[in-house]
Amino acid sequence: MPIVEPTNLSKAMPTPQPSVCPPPKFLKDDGLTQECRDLTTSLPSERGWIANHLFRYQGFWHHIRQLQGVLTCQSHFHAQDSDILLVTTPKSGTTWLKAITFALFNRFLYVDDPQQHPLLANNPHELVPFLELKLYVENQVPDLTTLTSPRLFSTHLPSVSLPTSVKDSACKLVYLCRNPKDTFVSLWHFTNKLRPAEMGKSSLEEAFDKFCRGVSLYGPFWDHVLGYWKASLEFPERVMFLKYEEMKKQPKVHVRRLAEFLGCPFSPEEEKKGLVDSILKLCSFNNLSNLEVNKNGKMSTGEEYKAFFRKGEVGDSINHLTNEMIKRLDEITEEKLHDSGLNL
Ligand code: PAP
Repeated sequence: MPIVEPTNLSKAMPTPQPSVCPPPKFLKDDGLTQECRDLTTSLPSERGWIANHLFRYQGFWHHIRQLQGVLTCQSHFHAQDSDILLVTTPKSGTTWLKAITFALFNRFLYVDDPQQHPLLANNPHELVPFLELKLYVENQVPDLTTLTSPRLFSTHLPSVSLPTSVKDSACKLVYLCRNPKDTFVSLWHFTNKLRPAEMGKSSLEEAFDKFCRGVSLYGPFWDHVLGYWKASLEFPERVMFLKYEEMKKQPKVHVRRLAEFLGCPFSPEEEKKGLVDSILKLCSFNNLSNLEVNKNGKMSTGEEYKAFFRKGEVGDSINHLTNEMIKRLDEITEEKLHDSGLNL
């Protein structure tokens, strides 16, 4: 065999081109309408946490891509009375709530063959899609009329921005909130994971200042929570208000409450079979975060599923925030919620 000298080899090989990696979809502004572009010119804007700017629309902050989803969803989503909407402010336990609710509704189908459960092969975000971030993203208008009822959707939309059809229908909303300190720390970690490498990480101090001023994804955090807290007091049969910390403390109690609220309570036989425990085990942080799909899979928009699983604990913020930061967040929370009857 002829020996190929390195010099000859380099002549024979094409010169390597610098690899240009296109940005992931979640960083692109595809599918924007002129209406959305025009709107942003009149909206207050600030530098965002990831790469793009945030715009304040109806009192809450959105990326332009997200804003397009909000506008399209507001114009085209037709809620049905039997719909169920899972609502959260980002990093409040959305993935967990989606998994639990999906498992509740699909327990009849999979109880005999747990190995075939869709949650073992699909990330919860695929099973319960976001309205504005998935279904109506990039100005798409999907046909959702063929979905079997009850249709399960999720959203981070603040209550003021919900499509009118949601307000006018009898559909049910489940709101899950989390204490602001852990939510902030979780959001800081998450957004840093999504930042393009060349931008480096955002500092805790910079992100903290934005969060306190309300400038965060779907923020102000407190206004988001308060909107749904008030709705849950006014319409308790339509809006259920849950807390991440309470779910962690007494998961069985809250899963049973959720099942009752959604009209699918556990029967005595199901209780005897230990179905509540099975659902909680299936949806536990340990189980979901160790599944192949969640370790190596990605959303169609490019976010890695593993970014949605970090620690899943209550109180981790103590390991990140200074005493001054804790004091400041506690003061804002006290000031914002003091006469609401809500404690976070
Ligand atoms: P999203 O709002 O962007 O969809 P979301 O699922 O609310 O994200 O946030 C992820 C947080 O929920 C993470 O919290 P941490 O950063 O404090 O760890 C994540 O670990 C936690 N989480 C994800 N899955 C579960 C689960 N099955 N049980 C409890 N917590 C979970």
